[in-house]
Amino acid sequence: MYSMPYFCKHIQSTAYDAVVRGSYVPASVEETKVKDEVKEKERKSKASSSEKGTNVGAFQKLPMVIPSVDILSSALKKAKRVSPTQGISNIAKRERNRAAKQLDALMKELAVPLRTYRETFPNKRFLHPYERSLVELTLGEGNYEYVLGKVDDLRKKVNSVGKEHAAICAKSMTKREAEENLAAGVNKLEGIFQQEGKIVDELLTIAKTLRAMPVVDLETPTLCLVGAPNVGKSSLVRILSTGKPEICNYPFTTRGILMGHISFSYQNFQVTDTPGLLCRSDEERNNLEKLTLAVLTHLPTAVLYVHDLTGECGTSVSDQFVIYKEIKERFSDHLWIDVVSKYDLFQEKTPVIFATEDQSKDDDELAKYRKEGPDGAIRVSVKSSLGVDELKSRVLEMLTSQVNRIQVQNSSDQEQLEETHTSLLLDGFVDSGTVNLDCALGSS
Ligand SMILES: Nc1nc2c(ncn2[C@@H]2O[C@H](COP(=O)(O)OP(=O)(O)O)[C@@H](O)[C@H]2O)c(=O)[nH]1
Ligand SMILES: [Mg+2]
Repeated sequence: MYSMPYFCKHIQSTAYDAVVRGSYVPASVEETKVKDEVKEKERKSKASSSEKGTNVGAFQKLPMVIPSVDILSSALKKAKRVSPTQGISNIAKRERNRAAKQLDALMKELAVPLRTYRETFPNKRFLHPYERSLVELTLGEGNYEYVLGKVDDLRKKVNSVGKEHAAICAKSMTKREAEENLAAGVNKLEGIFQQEGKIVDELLTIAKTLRAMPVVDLETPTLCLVGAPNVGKSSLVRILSTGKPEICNYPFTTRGILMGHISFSYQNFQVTDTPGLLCRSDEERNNLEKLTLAVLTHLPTAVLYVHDLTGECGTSVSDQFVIYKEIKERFSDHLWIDVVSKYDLFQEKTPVIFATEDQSKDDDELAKYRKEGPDGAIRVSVKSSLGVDELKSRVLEMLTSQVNRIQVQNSSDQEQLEETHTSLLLDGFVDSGTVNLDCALGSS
């Protein structure tokens, strides 16, 4: 279920697009200025609701991209079938008419899909910040825009070369010359497309990759497990999930990430694993860690932070303490529960704990953390089920608070949207849910 803000925004922007396309008039300087102002207001409104997180799901709406060889072969076939305008009895005139029309058709058949991609692939700026991070993590910084830009360059090239050769065809003096000019034009366009069409195939790969990304639902409260690698996060996701958690594969992760669901009194929650965080600076973090930070930064998540004080997870307790303090400070506004995991190992006589580190340099804070974790942490063992019931009830309590948070956030989004709408209305750009561009352009 989408929230009201989502629907309102969607309806508005669709209507806007339709009006823009429907009421195109060659613009005077003044008109262009007004039009730009409208666009800027729309862009700001879009960008601000984007920041607010009301519109994930862009990847699922990406258009199907046709492989470049298929675009080319279908365009060649369609262009060949174009006949000259009826009623031209002069052979030379008829043939040059045919040649120009066929070349024009070929150019359009090649350029139209490319234009569709330019128009339907979302501008990265307008993506939900979480999806924007995924685009960067998956495709590399700047690559998405680069490929889209190159596809558009190809469209421009096809258009200009097509027009140039169609004009040459239209000037042919004889049937033979028309045929030769047509063949030369077709060859040229075919050559360009064969050489540079690979960029369309790159776009196809991009669309496939992004479409395969796990879908997040911003309306469902989500519990996000965070901690160093091997501290027991996935094991906790399994015991907290009702039903079997799915494995989500983000394209840049080597391991799948568990995504489970918790149901309680008709309310559904999501619980998700994140790849572990290591003790290092942001610049040194790998994509798996960046994904964790993107989830925490951009999705309305409640945190279940897992601490393994046994010393057997591979990250020392003191390093875990450093990571914890940094993350806790960075995401202090999140609802939060701390868990000390693998507590069965603490009950054994000689746990692996404390064996690996020199504790003589511990300050009081670290010494305390080493023994019991952060204040209020729940001790849990997946092996012996110790603390599991307490954990479940605390998690449900927290997720119920998260429901309220999301509702408050949604109503503030709604208010903001209404404010933007009212401001556009007062400026005369909006009329009962649609942007009135005619009015804005003064051309009604
Ligand atoms: N003794 C013990 N081992 C555990 C417990 N929870 C997890 N483990 C083990 O710790 C290792 C890492 O667990 P996993 O859930 O994959 O950690 P993640 O990398 O944080 O997701 C696995 O070998 C688990 O079997 C626990 O409560 N007790
Ligand atoms: Mg795991």
